[in-house]
Amino acid sequence: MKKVLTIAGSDSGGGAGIQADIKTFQELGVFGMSAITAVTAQNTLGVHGIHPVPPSFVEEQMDAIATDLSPDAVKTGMLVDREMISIVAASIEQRGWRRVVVDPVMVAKGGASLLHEGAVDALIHELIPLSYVITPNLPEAEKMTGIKIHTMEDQKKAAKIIHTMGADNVIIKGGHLQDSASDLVTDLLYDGEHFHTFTSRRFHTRHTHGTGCTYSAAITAQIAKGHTVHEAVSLAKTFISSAIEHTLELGDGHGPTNHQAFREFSKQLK
Ligand code: PXL
Repeated sequence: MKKVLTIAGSDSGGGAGIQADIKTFQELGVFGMSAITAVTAQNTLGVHGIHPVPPSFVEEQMDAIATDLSPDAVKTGMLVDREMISIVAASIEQRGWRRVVVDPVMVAKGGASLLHEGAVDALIHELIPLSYVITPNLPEAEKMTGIKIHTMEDQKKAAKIIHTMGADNVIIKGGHLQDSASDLVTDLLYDGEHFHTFTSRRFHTRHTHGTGCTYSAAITAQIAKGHTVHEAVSLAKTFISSAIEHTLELGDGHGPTNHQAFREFSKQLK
């Protein structure tokens, strides 16, 4: 069985972070492992508290995994601050891990900051050069590039800039694009040579907490299983669309997506 490591924060509410990643890995048939960077106290109404794990202990978790359970692919999520990014990046580099999917998590759905403002530089200079795939949403891509993104042309411009920062494959997610005259969401993949687009239906629901985590975890799992980035994104898009469509309606706020939906739904199709 392929082994996949997520280096990310814990969401006590179970919809995002480590919990979303591990559920997604399990659903997609890979063995999920974790190095936890922070513990959050949160539910669907918001983040009530954040308790970072000392970076040296994040490194210890990564060392324990590296020396016994070498991962076939790695993803990063919430990385808290500059010091955490530096230690995680150095540890990834030292281990020679190459299939690294970076989800540049910055802000939670309710607005809580999951990455210190001053850490974007470290993300750009230390982690992006090690990334095989990076999956920013529009606000994250704007923060990283300094440009405003309103159209697909802007998405392309941002993808090229992030590629020059050192990411092999850049996926700019279109979910936040306000141009929703069409009820579609288009994600853009730039592999350094070609642009590819992936389009799905837009579901009008508030239950989208953990969408980014789940999508990037699904991409990571498919890469671990040997899929190309293009195949992995296409498969992950189907997985996340199903998880958003078949909502669970849990909690009074921004509820989680349904990680079981893809499995349940494809069973019905058989
Ligand atoms: O979706 C981003 C995210 C990542 N990681 C953790 C989170 C969240 C959003 O709330 O809580 C731990």
